[in-house]
Amino acid sequence: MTAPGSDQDLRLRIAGELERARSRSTLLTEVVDETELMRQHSPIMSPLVWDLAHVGNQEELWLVRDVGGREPVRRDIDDLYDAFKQPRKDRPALPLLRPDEARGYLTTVRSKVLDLLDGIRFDGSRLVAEGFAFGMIVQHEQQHDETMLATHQLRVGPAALSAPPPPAAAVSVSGEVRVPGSRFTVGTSTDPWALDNERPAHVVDVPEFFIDAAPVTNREYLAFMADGGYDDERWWSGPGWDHRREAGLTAPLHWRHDGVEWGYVRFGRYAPLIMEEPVVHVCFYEAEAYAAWAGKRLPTEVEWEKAARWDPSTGRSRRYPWGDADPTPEHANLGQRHLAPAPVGAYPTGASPLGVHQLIGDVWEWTSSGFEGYPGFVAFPYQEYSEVFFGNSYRMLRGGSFGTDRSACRGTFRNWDLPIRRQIFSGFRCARDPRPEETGA
Ligand code: AVJ
Ligand code: FE
Repeated sequence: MTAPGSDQDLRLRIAGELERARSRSTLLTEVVDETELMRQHSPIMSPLVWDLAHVGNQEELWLVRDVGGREPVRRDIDDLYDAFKQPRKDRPALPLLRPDEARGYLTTVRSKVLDLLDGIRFDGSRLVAEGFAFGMIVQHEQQHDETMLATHQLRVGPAALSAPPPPAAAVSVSGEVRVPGSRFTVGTSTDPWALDNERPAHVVDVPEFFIDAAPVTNREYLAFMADGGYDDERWWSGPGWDHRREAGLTAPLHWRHDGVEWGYVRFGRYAPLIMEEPVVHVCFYEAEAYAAWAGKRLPTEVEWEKAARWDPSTGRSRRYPWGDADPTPEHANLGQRHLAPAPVGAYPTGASPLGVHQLIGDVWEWTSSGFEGYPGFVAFPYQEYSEVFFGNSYRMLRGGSFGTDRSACRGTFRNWDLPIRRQIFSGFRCARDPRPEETGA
């Protein structure tokens, strides 16, 4: 039973989170003009105005209609904004709401949501218990905001977004960390806003492994390139090599060589590479090839999660590398506060007890694992969030990027994409098995 006082605390927290997500969506869609909002900047992305109205439509479906039991606002547009009915490449040709219509629609839906939130009790169905449906919708909007940020990165034209640079390195971080073998609790059954694929908590035996203390940097990745890594089939998996050839990959997405040095175009501005920054915009196959070249491998999802959550003093799994407290700007580079990953060593406060840095924020990290439900998985509240993606060629990413909001990121959070994708803010770190002489050291 939830006490009335804490119901009110939760209502206020939800209203604050909804507002924070909406101001971000507003920013991302007010810095470019109407034509830019309607245009498709890449065949694998939606027009920004589709993401915007889709966010409002999901909020209407789950909160206005389902939780609130209210009359539909715009039942006629449900199909247009159903991601499964409308392939991305077809979205620009749909009779989409124009930008002001979409904004008006979002405002109408939101006012109904705030009205039903006022006075709601969180002890009813599983959907509303602990505010889950609201948390799911907050995370959904923030996830689309990150997608819209990736669309901005793909957009050609003058810069529209700006932000202060990330903090400089405060400590020097390099090498690997040994993670002793032990039983470890993966996932969660108690985190109220955890999504279905993070559940239930279950214990696995994780043998000893080593993991990089920081994500792979531009400097390290350039050494792989300079050593002919992109032209040496030995480092690539079969499908990885096929893709590397067909797509003509020679460097991470958005990198440019000006004849003298490598740089990147970031949100419409060119800059020379910052060497100690984690490499970003690499696909799974590039990460896998780098790891092979380095004599290592990618971590499994479970290894990554153990590095991020395991407390060696108690054996307990925590929410974040630094403990259970929500991220602050001192812990991690999240939430589009900066428009780039921070150099390695910039977040000592966010390190794990074993000394693994920048697991949360900066870049999503590719792991070697495919997408499966945990033992005892139950789709909730709909199969299309996770279950329909199980068992395909997706690869899991962990930890969140500089473009991920703190509400959509935690030690248990699971993200996935196709192994060829690199428009997302994706990087990686390596892991390896212990050498015979190191075992049980
Ligand atoms: C979990 C990021 C892969 O963007 O496709 C958004 C999140 N699901 N709307 C995606 C999502 C439905 C999803 N990812
Ligand atoms: Fe969506």
